[in-house]
Amino acid sequence: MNFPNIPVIPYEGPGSTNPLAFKFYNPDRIVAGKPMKEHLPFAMAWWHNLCAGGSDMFGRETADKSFGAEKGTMEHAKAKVDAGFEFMQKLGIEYFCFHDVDIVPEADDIKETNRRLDEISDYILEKMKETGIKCLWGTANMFSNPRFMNGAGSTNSADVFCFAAAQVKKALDLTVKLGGKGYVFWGGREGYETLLNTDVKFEQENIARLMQLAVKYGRSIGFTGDFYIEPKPKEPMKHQYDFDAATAIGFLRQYGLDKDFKMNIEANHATLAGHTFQHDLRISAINGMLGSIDANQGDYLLGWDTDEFPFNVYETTMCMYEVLKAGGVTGGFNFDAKNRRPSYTAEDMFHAYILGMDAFALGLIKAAKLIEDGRIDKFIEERYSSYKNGIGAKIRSGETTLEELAAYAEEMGAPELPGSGRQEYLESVVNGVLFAG
Ligand code: XLS
Ligand code: NI
Ligand code: NI
Repeated sequence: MNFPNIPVIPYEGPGSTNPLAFKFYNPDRIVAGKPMKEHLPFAMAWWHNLCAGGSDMFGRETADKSFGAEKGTMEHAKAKVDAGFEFMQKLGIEYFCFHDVDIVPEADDIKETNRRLDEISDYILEKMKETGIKCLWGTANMFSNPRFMNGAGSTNSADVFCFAAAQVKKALDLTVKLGGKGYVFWGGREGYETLLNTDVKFEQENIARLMQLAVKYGRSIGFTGDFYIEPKPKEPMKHQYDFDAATAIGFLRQYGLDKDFKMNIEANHATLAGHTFQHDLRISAINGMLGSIDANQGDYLLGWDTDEFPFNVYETTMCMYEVLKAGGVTGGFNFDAKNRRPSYTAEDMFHAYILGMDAFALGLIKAAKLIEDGRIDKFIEERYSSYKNGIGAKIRSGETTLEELAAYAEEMGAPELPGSGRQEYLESVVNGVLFAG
């Protein structure tokens, strides 16, 4: 046992002061017609939880993630599997997400790396069968190794492109082997630093080519899930091509990838793009591309991907509002989040997940209440009511011409003001619902 002092985390309710208990996440509680756990398929991110030790640019690791084995060995890789499954079981988390290099130490030779991946995935599969825990999505890390300094699909080197292709192929094999629901492309270094050395069109065509090849191969080996793009505007590159949901969706449509791909929206990436989390969720949803969510939060005072555990209940509420309105996600809620560097103990790992799961449970409860309350929906409906009849209805149905509209305007004279947006009133409705008893 890796966490001998941590019990299975119970639900104790909002009044509880037990740090190792859920206050709001009650998996079987019915909200908006189904159990919380069905609304919220939570996933553990292998990389943050089992690999990252809190190092930053100024200092080495503070958290010990050796789990009793020597780092860089297959024993350590297995120890991480044991720790990960114990962790997920204790929290009642049903899914995990991984990069290839999270689960084994990378060898110099890809054949050896792949052999290690076969070995560890056999072991993971055993654990999955034992526990019922499933894979949400897999991906290939094509950004850490120096060979990917200029990107993977977007690299200037055809040899590096081939290496990336080999990693995608293997990561897809693993995702299928582990029954993953999705496969993610986060464009880690798919972007550029300066146009003085970059052919943007060439690079974007190559990224699309890699994705097209992945779809073709994935479907040929029986992958029936969704591919995802995870948009992010910057970091590590100055300009990343998948800036935000709208940009990524346009890219997918341009290259005929929109039937196979959806979005994996990360809260902190949306805010780095200058949007709210809710905005990118809405853009994905209205395009039928709300796939999965990387559940974390950023810091509005800091301009990078701080990957904090979700704490802001306004944000989780508005996220769940979008998710409920969209009829759910096809993927899940992956905690792409890490403990702060000074929170380096095993208890902290549990506290972090309890915080995140409770924040989303609260968000779900409150979002369901907002919808049930109906005042927001009613307001929006009335706000556009001038399109219900008459000239408005003709505009909506497309049965008009610019000449007809101009004649209408001339006849009318000046229109009345369009009506108050009532933002402050609506915000107070939200607070009323959030903080009502
Ligand atoms: C980094 C990304 C990354 C993806 C998976 O900012 O969030 O962790 O989720 O490659
Ligand atoms: Ni992410
Ligand atoms: Ni991120």
